[in-house]
Amino acid sequence: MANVRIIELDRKIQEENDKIANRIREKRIKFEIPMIDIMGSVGSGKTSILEYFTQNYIKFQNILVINGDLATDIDAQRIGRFGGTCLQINTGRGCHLMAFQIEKALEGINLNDYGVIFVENVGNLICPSATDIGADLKVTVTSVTEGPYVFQKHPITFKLSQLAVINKIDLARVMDIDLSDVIAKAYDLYPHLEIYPTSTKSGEGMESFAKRLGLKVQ
Ligand SMILES: Nc1nc2c(ncn2[C@@H]2O[C@H](COP(=O)(O)OP(=O)(O)OP(=O)(O)O)[C@@H](O)[C@H]2O)c(=O)[nH]1
Ligand SMILES: [Mg+2]
Repeated sequence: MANVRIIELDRKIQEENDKIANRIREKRIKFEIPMIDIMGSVGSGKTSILEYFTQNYIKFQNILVINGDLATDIDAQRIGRFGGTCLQINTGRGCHLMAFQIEKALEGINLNDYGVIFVENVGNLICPSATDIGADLKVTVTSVTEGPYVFQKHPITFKLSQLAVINKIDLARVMDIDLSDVIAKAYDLYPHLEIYPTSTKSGEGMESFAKRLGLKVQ
């Protein structure tokens, strides 16, 4: 008889993570503060969107941002220029944020001081989607420079997201992207998904996306 043992490491890590995520959620409910997990490829425009929100809407509510990157505090510095509070987490080799990192970042933060929390997850389209970090919404940011097949090629990510952004629509023509065709195919695959085409450069689509996230825009 072979000596076979199944090591359920992943399940245990996941269970522990989900416990912490629920703790974060309970705390947020007490303070009535929403939290949005912004995921997406490297360079799709996650930080640019958060810069836009902070620059334009911080006067209507205070914004707390938690940035996840393998290294550097570049994104937190970029967003922090416009006010609010930015907390940078460096994950080293970790390809996504985990709930314990969010809980640690929130230690010592008075949630009464903020109207909304944004988390910019580590840039990639694969890892962050399956991990609960205690947010209300998971949003995946794609961009037209990633080509027309992102929605087909990343089923798990879009199944586990409630919203998707197609950013950089100002570049659609030069990238040879038929935006309405990309959106129609995405809705066919993921009928539950709400899709927002945006450009942080022209501002197109930004206000309706912000409103959908519950931001006060005036
Ligand atoms: N043309 C155009 N460029 C954009 C738009 N949004 C962002 N960019 C540019 O895209 C590049 C990457 O944007 P970031 O906001 O840093 O992307 P990110 O998703 O935060 O990237 P990582 O944090 O590295 O994963 C920058 O040079 C931005 O100026 C847009 O709507 N249109
Ligand atoms: Mg970024």
